[in-house]
Amino acid sequence: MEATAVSTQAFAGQKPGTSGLRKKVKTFQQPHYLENFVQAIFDTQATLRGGTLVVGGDGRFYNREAIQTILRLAAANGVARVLVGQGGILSTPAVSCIIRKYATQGGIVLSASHNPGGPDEDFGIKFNVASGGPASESVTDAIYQRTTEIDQYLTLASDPIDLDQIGDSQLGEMRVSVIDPVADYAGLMESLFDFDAIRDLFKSGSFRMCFDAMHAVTGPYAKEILENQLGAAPGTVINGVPLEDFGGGHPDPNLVHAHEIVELTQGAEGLDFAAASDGDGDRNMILGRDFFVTPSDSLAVLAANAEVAPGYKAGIAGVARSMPTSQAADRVAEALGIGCYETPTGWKFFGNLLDAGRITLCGEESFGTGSAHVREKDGLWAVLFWLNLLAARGRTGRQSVATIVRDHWGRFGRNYYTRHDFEAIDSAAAEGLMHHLRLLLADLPGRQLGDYKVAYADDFSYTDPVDGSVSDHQGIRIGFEDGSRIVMRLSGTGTSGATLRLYIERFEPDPERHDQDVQIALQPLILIAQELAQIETRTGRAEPDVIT
Ligand code: VG1
Ligand code: CO
Repeated sequence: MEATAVSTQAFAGQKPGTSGLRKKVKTFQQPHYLENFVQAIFDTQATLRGGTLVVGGDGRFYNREAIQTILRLAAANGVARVLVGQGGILSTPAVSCIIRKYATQGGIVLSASHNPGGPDEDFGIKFNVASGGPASESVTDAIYQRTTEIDQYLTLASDPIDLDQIGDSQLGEMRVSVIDPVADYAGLMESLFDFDAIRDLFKSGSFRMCFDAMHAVTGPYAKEILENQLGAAPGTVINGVPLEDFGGGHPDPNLVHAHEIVELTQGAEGLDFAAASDGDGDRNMILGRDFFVTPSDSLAVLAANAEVAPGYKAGIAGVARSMPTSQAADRVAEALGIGCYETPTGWKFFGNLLDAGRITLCGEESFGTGSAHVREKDGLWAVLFWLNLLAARGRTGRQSVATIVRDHWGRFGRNYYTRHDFEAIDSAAAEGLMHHLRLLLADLPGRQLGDYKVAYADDFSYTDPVDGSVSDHQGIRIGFEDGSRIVMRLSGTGTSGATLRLYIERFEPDPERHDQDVQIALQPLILIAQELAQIETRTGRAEPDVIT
């Protein structure tokens, strides 16, 4: 099979956002659109020639077709071997795990994460480097630059590869290995957590849980690990079959989109524990009976209790959180005397800190938690960590999720936290709002806004402590003297219009005041933010679309 060069023209707008290139499926279906982007990866990543590449996705509509296209381009561009998940399925953390385990030169993840799937919905593609993590900005910038000048790509004519049959085949000179998507990942989880203790927890019969895979990629992973290996009751995993359109839903594990498990945990008969993951398996939501663990608190609780898990017995080197994530983890880091880092939104910014051994755990408010075991956030990993923690606390007298978190607040104080999303607003209005805020910044420090005095106000800029690279304009931060914060930024993952994210945080040290309703506890700061940013007049929205 001869590689052939196909002439093409550059497409505008192939710039990766917070997590890869995300567009409507219809955009990707334009002739040459996907090919151009993939060729730009091969043109800029020289190590892939003669190397091994991992390919897989979350199973959404267009996944299989895209994989066939990528395989042909990979063969024509001299890739020696591709490892592809059976059925085209690999969760994002599993891709990261496989890249690292087999020391491949990189991987391609096909996903638009929590965005809906289907012919009229979203698709996405992301390149991960040899460390297993999402490419840094310098790499994605180079890929983007290449897409603006590309005039040909290499491919070859071939029949589609059978993605459903595990085993090896040839595509031209390239070997294609269809692999079990779950086995390597499940092995890694077993090496990190006390599976025996979790098995005992399930065996006790008094602990009831549910995992909602939301018809997305984690179904097969959760069934194998939770039900087959750990002995959770059959049926523990719901919506466990990956569907191309995720059953018509948003595979987004939050209180709005994963309401099914919220209901299952309510009331005296509610489940002890429930969790959900997103389209590509990197996000998690953790619930106890009548209790929601915010992702910011989850990171802090895991950091404070990491040594219960065998993989973290020796302690953790440090923690990092994205800038909008609450400062709950900072308090734990301070108490433990370990490093603490604040990075821009997006997992790629944790990569250098993890590689350099400066941090062990990291997380984002957007339902992302992870550690140095891979270079992506990892939904099931977080669920297993919580199960390990519940099992460990069970030995010393059964503690519920709520008890564990309340005890944590008692020790460290509570960071009340919420995020308000205003989705699909007019892009120009959104840019105008951010511009308006930037103009205000210089005058804010020292000003009294209601009960709060502004300590600092800036447009967050991050200097990577490992390689010195600088990332500017990462979101507006307004910090108050009591540690409260207002943060605003525009989403970099949406595919229609703009999404404004407003993040609010307030610290409450007094345990007597840890039981307030979050929205009420934060109401004064929410009003200050709405007024400062002129949200309603500029966007026409009086209320957010989603509150988490
Ligand atoms: C969102 C989240 C961010 C996360 C990113 C990718 O980005 O806020 O924390 O890293 O999604 O997650 P943005 O730019 O829309 O705020 V995933 O699960 O979509 O890969
Ligand atoms: Co995701």
